[in-house]
Amino acid sequence: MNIIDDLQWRGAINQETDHDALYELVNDKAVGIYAGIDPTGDSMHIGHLIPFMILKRFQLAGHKPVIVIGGGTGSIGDPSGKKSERVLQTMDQVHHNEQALTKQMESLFGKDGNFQIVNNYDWLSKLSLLDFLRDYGKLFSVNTMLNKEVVSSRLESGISFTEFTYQILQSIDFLHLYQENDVQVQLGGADQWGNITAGIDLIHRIEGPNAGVYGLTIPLMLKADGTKFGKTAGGAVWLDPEKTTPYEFYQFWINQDDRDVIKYLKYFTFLTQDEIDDLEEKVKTQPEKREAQRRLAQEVTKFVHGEQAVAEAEHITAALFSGDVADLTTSEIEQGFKNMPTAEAENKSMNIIEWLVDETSIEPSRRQAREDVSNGAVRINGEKVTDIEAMVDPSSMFDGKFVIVRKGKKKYFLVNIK
Ligand code: 629
Repeated sequence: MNIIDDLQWRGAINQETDHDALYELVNDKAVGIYAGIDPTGDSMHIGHLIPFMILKRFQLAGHKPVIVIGGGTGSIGDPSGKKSERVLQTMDQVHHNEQALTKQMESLFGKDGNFQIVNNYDWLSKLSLLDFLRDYGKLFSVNTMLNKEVVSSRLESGISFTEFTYQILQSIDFLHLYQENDVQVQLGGADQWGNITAGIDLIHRIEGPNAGVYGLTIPLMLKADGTKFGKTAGGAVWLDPEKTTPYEFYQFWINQDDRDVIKYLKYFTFLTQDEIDDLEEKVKTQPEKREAQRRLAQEVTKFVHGEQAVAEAEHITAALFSGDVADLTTSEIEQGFKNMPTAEAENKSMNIIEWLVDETSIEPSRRQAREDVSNGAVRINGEKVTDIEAMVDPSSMFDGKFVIVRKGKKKYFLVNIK
């Protein structure tokens, strides 16, 4: 199947500069195609994943992706989609972020796959001011630049000359990649349309109107309930496992609404149309099984963090649900309990009532503690304890690092042992 047809089926096409020509181009040969990311942070989040997963689809279909890490453009800041001027990052920050993003891209695209990662700092930083103005500035009409949505929407609130110039820099990239890396297509989110078309115009001015270059944008991701996609109470969902653990990542996907899950399967997995159609049917006939959500969580977590992370996330999920926490590993405990209430305790054996009240403050009073324990509402490391004379021995499990307490059906506490 033509990859453009597949993207259309996935709902992943917002605008194309020339549908028919692009369709034929990708049908006929292996095509160089690129998307860029500015190193404004030291990790991608799942919003970034959208164009890069489409780039990955092109890679899997035999095309040649190029990833631009915007060390040059990121030192300026893209005004697209921003209501106000950005604060400049230091060059140290930019370079630090470049390296982190490059690592993430390598892990998504495979160390020796048919793709390249380039950094636009390498060519943009070499341009002199006079060359910039003479070779490129002259080919851009300020009038056209002002009419781009990115700029016109900022005329009231203000935009610096620096950010105004951003679209020229991204255009120089497209030209550079066309000339040096055989790139003919640029893709990006809907906010990138202005920058992408500016690049195509520049290439046509320099290489002639018949230069075969095309742009494609992806719709903004919308959620059925109207809230912003990819945000949780804790902020963005990051690809960096230090910021969002693989377990939290998995949980994010498994908790998606029935109304969104099919759209996400289309965007964020490499499942086939038949597989997704099957899951869509399951959402309709057996929504309570949440099979589509589980498959989504498995596939995206596998793509970003690997098989092992999926197994761990599922192990943690099952353990917390059943209360059977005894065979969790310490790394699984750290992930699974990241956002649960914690307490600290000394590494010494103590009566359970004293331990719950004086040592950890999990229970507010001895009376309450005795009541909960006698009623069988308290589990220590997965084991129900009903004897108010029982002892808690922190060294007995989890390398003496943690004690897991469950109160009632759902309420967990992680006690860190000092
Ligand atoms: C140089 C820099 C290029 C081509 C692109 C770029 C980056 C681009 C940009 N992109 C966003 C970013 O970096 O700012 N000017 O955060 C972001 N992108 C992914 C999607 C996006 C976009 O990385 O395109 O739409 C978010 O989904 O906002 O030569």
